[in-house]
Amino acid sequence: MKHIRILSAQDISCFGQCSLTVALPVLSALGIETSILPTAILSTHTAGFSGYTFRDLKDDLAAIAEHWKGEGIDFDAVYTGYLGHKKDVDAVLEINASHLNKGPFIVDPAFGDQGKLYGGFDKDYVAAMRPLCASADVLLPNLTEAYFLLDLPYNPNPDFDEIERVLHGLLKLGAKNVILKGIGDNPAETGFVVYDGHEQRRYRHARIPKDFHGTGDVFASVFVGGYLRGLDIYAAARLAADFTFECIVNTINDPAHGYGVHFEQLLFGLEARLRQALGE
Ligand code: PXL
Repeated sequence: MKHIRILSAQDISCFGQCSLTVALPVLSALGIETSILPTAILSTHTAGFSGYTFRDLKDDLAAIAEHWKGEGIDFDAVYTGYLGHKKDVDAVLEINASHLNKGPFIVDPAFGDQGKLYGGFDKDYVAAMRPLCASADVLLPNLTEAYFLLDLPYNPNPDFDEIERVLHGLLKLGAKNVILKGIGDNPAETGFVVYDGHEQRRYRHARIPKDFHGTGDVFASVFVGGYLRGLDIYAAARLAADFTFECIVNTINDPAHGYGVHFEQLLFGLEARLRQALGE
């Protein structure tokens, strides 16, 4: 197997099963060396907790990148999630444009859900995220993020034509491929649509009527691992959707666990599923 080394730029939420505490175990389980660019350190994630601490590392990022350049370090891909500050976004854009990134730029906007921005974000942050999302080889927004990026009013139940307009809008922004998440034809299902400017490919599965935090990070991390290991975008997104669904099923009977999903017990089988999807 070819050795793959990537960079993931996201916050560290010390408690709460999201961002880097999800990306690192998932990508390791998929055989991918993952370096990190931690953009902020929070005591918990921002959804469902109050009074969390937030230490922004924005002023350290350029120096970290400069050191890597001096060491001749480079990456087979850069994967970004929740960043936290406009200055983080600029630093990541700079890294992606430099020789540090030799491969695809995969962007999970990670700034909102259910029609709202996450706490601490505003329209200026969305504006700063637009050029980052425009540079993405693969962009993974949910519907909320897609509408904010296009500056359109949120519609939780878009019809086929509207989904097409949203996908076109995101490609017009500059993204090369879009995986629009959280799309179903009725309330009992959800799924995604992949669009590359030519063909739309849809995937549907049952929707569990309860929302868990961190599922976007599980999805994005499995997608990145599957894609870099050789699956095409649709197959990698499908692996990610099925795995995320199973993580939710694995958590639903634990009412005390509302802040994230139990993904750890399922990691052992993930690489085997990837190999099966690869036909190995
Ligand atoms: O899972 C996305 C995420 C990541 N990091 C932080 C968050 C959230 C979602 O709320 O608050 C700090």
